[in-house]
Amino acid sequence: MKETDDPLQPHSHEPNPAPPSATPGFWLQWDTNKQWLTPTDLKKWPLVRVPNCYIVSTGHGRSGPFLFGGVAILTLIDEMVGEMAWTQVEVVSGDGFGTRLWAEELRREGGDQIILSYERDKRPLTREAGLVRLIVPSEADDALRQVKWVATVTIK
Ligand SMILES: Nc1nc2c(c(=O)[nH]1)N[C@H]1C(S)=C(S)[C@@H](COP(=O)(O)O)O[C@H]1N2
Ligand SMILES: [Mo]
Repeated sequence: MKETDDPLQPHSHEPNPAPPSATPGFWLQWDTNKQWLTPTDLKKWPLVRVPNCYIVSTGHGRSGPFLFGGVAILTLIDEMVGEMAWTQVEVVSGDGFGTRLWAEELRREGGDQIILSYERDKRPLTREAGLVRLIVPSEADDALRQVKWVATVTIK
């Protein structure tokens, strides 16, 4: 698949302002398994706080800086998935927006700052603001990887 054909690597997108549902839980899927996780479940793993995050949207302006807090995706995978060989993670929202993360970028320096966030500026992240929200600090391309309202995380 060419990168330009990948629906999980969009090149422009008009953001959806409203949550697709009220529930902030999501499915973690790998192999033939799936596990329902809520923000409360995520709090049992170490809290990673990432400072100076901006939501950089060329069309709608830049917001931030924010201090996002949550669980590192890599921690979640290491703890839940164990020995499975995986190369990528698809993070998709209830409104069908998403991105693809590669094992390589998660294991690279700074990859431990890619988090599923449930707090912002040390306060609970609201559903409206994206709970649970993927934060990819290195991304500044129209916020195309800052996925709000994560509904499925699929490890492949
Ligand atoms: N679930 C979901 N997440 C999304 C989007 C979306 O439409 N749906 N749009 C993206 C885009 S293009 C932008 S600019 C930002 C907007 O984030 P904000 O509402 O926090 O400013 O969300 C990103 N994450
Ligand atoms: Mo955007």
